[in-house]
Amino acid sequence: MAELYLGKWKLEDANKEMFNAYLEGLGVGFVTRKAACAVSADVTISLEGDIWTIKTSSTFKTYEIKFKLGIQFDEETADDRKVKTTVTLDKGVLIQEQKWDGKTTTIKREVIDGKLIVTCIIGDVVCVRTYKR
Ligand code: DKA
Repeated sequence: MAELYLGKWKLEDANKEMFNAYLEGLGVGFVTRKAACAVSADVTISLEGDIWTIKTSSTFKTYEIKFKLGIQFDEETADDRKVKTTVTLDKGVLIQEQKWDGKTTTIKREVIDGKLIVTCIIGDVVCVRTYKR
């Protein structure tokens, strides 16, 4: 199951309007939202033993998280939020949950038809970003 995710993925399709709405829901300011929506991104997912790494690279920012499934850790996000994050793998979906200041966002990653589908959810805002190999 894990091997489905591993390797490098390149952003193929992103709804900029919905990504902007998602970032607004996170509390990201105007200038950062514009920069983040304008750029493409690569995601590299690797697994060593039971430690997963997800590295997201773009001309806007490069950041990575390292985690064990089900174990909460402190994450400083690309937009500088300090959050408590837990990642689980449920029925083939990698689910990243971030909690901070009474808010929660979920980022789901699943491989469908050879593409990495990233669904970012906050409140009733749902933004889908599609990556290809
Ligand atoms: C993705 O991997 C999007 C994941 C959500 C990133 C939110 C933080 C953005 C910082 C401006 O395609």
